[in-house]
Amino acid sequence: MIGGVGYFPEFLCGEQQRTLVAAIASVLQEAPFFTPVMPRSGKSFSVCMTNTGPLGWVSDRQGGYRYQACHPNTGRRWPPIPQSVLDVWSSVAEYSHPPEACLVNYYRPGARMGLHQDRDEEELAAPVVSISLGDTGLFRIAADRQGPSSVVKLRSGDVLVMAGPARLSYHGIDRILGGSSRLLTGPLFPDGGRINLTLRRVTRP
Ligand code: MD3
Ligand code: FE
Repeated sequence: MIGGVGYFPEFLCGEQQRTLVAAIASVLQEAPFFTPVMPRSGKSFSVCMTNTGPLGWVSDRQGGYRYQACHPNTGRRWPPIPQSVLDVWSSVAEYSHPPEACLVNYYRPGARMGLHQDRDEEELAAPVVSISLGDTGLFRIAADRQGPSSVVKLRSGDVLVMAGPARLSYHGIDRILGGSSRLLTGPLFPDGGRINLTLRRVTRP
């Protein structure tokens, strides 16, 4: 594929996955999902988001992509990153400082994320760690926007670490396989779907 990709299928067992979902449910009480809007076009993302940690990723038509300390709708600071999430970073990141941002992406079946680079962070030497929960996502990754790409099925409990050359790769989610997991249920997730947590260092330590 591409150098610097760490792929850990089934890194998290069922109990660890349920612990993470419970932590996210509690985060949502304090920091509900918002719908980001693309700069210039004003188009809404089909993915909704929230964050935990001292910094959170947001986007709106006026301000564009950025990190900020407060929720765009409530104006309150993001809740802390749950310990169960920090434990995953410590196990796989091979980076001696804590993450500052944990972006929570929620994909209903039908949501997608177009091919993009993650370059809103100052500290590109730190890895990005991704945790997949719920329905399977078809993840696409390429070294260049036009060149060849690979597709990887990201299943519930899989962890990805993007470091080195992979850190500036192009990537996205082509589609969600609705009904492929029973992890996300109940009133918070009536349609199932997929949650992805991405852990990032934003500032230079
Ligand atoms: C490759 N999220 O939040 S996770 C994103 O499944 C994002 O929600 C996707 O792309 C998702 O920016 C993909 C895997 C991932 C995360 C971060 C990366 C791949 C990455 C950063 C750099 C390169
Ligand atoms: Fe990304």
